[in-house]
Amino acid sequence: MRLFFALGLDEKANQAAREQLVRYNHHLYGEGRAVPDQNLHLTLAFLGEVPDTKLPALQAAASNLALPAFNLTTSSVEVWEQPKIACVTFNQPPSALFELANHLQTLPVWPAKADSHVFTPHITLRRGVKDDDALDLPTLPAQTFACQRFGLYASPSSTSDESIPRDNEGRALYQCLHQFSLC
Ligand code: 2AM
Repeated sequence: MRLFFALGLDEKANQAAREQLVRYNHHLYGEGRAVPDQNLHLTLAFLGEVPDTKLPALQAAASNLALPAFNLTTSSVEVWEQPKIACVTFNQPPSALFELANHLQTLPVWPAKADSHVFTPHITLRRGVKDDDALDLPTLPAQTFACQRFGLYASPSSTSDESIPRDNEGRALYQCLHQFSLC
């Protein structure tokens, strides 16, 4: 299974902020493919292909972390030419976010892939965006997310797999396998 840890940003307290982000994404006009609403997330650690047999130990290790909850306030929407995405960035992300990501990237049971990007907190809104002239980017009003939990997610290894969940436009959806509480 292709796995990653992420902030789902779907706590009840985040409903309004998340809806605003979804509306913003629906109104982006130009190049690229929008990330499905249900897939919006902040990746903490990308693990790559992990054997199913490792799942219980991975879940136990993440459950034992006991790290603090934190708030995240959005800053702007940017185009990153590598890896060609439009994404939301954050204003002074708290050290608790970096601490959480660092722990999840270095779990002895399955460390993050060595070729993982350097951790720069972001929420991908659109993929396949070559440069910022290709997209009309209105200002995103600042929104604060209360991060009280994170999840372990499965991403389809092959988009042609017929058994994977999809949205009503046929786009593959991530599956949350487990949620973990922050303190
Ligand atoms: P993203 O965080 O920029 O959106 C599932 O594929 C998630 O893991 C996606 O959110 C994706 O990018 C991230 N991801 C995919 N491949 C990655 C890699 N090699 N290193 C780090 N993150 C990756």
